[in-house]
Amino acid sequence: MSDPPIRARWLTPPGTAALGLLQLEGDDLSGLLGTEPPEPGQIRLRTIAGLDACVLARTDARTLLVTPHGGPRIRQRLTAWLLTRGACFESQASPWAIATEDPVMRRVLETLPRAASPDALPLLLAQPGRWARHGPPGPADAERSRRLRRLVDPALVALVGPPNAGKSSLLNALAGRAAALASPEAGTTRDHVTVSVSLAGLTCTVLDAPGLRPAAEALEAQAIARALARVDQADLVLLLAAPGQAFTGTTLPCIRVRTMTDRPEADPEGTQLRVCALTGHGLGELARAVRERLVPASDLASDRPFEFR
Ligand SMILES: Nc1nc2c(ncn2[C@@H]2O[C@H](COP(=O)(O)OP(=O)(O)OP(=O)(O)O)[C@@H](O)[C@H]2O)c(=O)[nH]1
Ligand SMILES: [Mg+2]
Repeated sequence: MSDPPIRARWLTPPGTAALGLLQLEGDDLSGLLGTEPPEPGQIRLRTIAGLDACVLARTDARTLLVTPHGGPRIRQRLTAWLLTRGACFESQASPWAIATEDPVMRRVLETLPRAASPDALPLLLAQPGRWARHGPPGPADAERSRRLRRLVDPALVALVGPPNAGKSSLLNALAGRAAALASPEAGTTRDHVTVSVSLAGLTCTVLDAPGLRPAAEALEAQAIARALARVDQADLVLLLAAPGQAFTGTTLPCIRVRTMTDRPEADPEGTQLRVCALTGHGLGELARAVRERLVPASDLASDRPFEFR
């Protein structure tokens, strides 16, 4: 262990990102890393701790910036390794703290990089002005804030329905790629699949559940139970039924969608929207309906502040 110890701090927030940025400061950088760091002013690629190839940038004699890949596991293991070698970690520092004194703007800058939907950007940037004009959001803003936060952290939209309702086909059509297997065999989907999909500009996590059927054998029943536990957390359920099928029940907020409109049969009772995964018919309307349910346009039009932490 070097004396005094090297001070270490993560400059990037925790969570998954392409890259992480770690600052090391002290006299014995080579002792800490077990390898010679680049000369001041130089940038080199080095494998650190046998874990990851990192970009090392030596900003001055005592300071080294280490850029590993940003996955939480690499970050955890690199932190643990540096601790065992005597580094002294300081609490998470926000790089934005340097950029602004305004606490609301600092929160905006910390939230921006992880915002999932493009509409979050102008909304977040408007917040310092709105908080200054109206004060921080109050109880009257709570529900709208909860919905607007879906622009930052994607809402969960679950596709639910009987086997062969066309759930996986709809997921693939919305995602624009073959994310899930679809086939005429009932019970095709076993483990549920989640995919990040932009619906009318709103980034959502769409979950494709296995078809619900009571007669499922043990393994399938287990997969259904696991999927249902996840479905319970959904912000919105799309209840799907193909021609000749009935909508299953749910206590969650839902939209009832009749699939396979290329087939001539009548709609199931209670149909709200119609789509065809084969032709793309109705997909735009479905996307807009989902978006309006999750983040209504009126929420975005409001000039009140919102709680975005
Ligand atoms: N004609 C027509 N067939 C479709 C359409 N969408 C899906 N299908 C077909 O319907 C069958 C079932 O589709 P899936 O998407 O696998 O249905 P699922 O609801 O995921 O079924 P499980 O995973 O078994 O619960 C497949 O053969 C699809 O090709 C559609 O819009 N029109
Ligand atoms: Mg399926």
